[in-house]
Amino acid sequence: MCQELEARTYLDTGRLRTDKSAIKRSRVQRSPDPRPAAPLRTRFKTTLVVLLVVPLLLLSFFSSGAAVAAVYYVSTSGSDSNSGSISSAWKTIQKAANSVSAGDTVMVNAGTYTERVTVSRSGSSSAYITIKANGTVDMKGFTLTGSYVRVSGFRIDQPSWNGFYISGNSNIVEYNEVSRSIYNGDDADGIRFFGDGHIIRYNYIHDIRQDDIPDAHTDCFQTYDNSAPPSTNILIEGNYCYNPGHQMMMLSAVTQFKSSNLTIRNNVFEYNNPVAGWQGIYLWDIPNSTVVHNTFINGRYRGVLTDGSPNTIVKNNIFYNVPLPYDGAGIDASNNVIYRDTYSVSSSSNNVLADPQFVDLAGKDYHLKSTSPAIDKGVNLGVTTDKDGNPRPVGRGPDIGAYEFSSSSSAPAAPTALRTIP
Ligand SMILES: [Ca+2]
Ligand SMILES: [Ca+2]
Repeated sequence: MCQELEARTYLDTGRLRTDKSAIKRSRVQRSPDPRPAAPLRTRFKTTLVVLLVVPLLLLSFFSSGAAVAAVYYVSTSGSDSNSGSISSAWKTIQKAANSVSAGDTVMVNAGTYTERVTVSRSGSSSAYITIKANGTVDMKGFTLTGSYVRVSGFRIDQPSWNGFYISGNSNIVEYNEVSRSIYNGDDADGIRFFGDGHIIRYNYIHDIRQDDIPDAHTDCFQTYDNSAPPSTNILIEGNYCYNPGHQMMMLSAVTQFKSSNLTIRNNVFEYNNPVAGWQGIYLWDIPNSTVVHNTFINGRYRGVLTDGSPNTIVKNNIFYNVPLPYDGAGIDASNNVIYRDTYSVSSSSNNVLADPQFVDLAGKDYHLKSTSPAIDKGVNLGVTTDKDGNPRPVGRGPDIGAYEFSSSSSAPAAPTALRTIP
């Protein structure tokens, strides 16, 4: 192997040497140009054009900023009349949001910011705009109207509306914490989304409750289509939704009938007691959605409810203490663990009707014990990681629920804070 590498290096070096000597040879052997010299006036014109055009091209290149991705900083001790550099930070996140171009990154330094921020600028598929918490950053929520924008790591408590309102296309909202959204003349949810191609992952959304917020219809996630674009090709992955007042996810498309293809996987959905909340995931006139590898804890009614939503796949989920795990036409269900349900669903489709054996139910640790009947009992759906970002499947097949069991789980865990730009 080593010899092969050495040989290849030698070959590369040899080729380089050969190419250099070829250039040298060509210089030495080149014949004088047989064409007559251009008239003096023509040569002068050519020189003038080069002298004028090249600087203009260079100026245009650098002033467009297209090739230069900037990193800006925001600090509670900054000023919006600063330059936004690390030593001259801006004061508000909004100033940064108004100043960024495709490919730029905004680092928001630790602290408390009282603003709700609207991001109307757009990145591109190969150059996202990234707005990132640099330490613990408390603020009051985001409205995304541009596309190809990534928002990462913010803590949002008591926003004056939804924690996130996501429109545009292909935005990424990740690693944020949203709690206690405030009803302010309008329904207030944890994360509300519209448009195409968004990724909403690894967020912690909790205590979105009506008794905190009177009269709100409070869900962790919501989309609708009566006054906003339909939602298509959305990935909702690895989130933890705890203690919403109503649905975990209220997803409707009853006006335009154009929403479709929502993928909901590796999430934990938990009501704080067995009779709290409403439906878990309510898919209303949204076809072709996938609800797989989620762990549902508690609930008042159904885990997954469909209404006019054909081709909904409900597989490899754990329903623990959910009265009716899934219900409605168009559901293709199998390989779910169902325990402590009230209204039985069919057990003919490889469902496992047994205690999933969580590591610590009281302590809210929903990883699986080594003796869990959920281990290796899932159907392989091509999901390659679990909620922790660990590989799946491990062993003879994928495990049911949000977490894949690994006998080597005492070894250092795989990294979970991966923030790779797709
Ligand atoms: Ca709602
Ligand atoms: Ca397994």
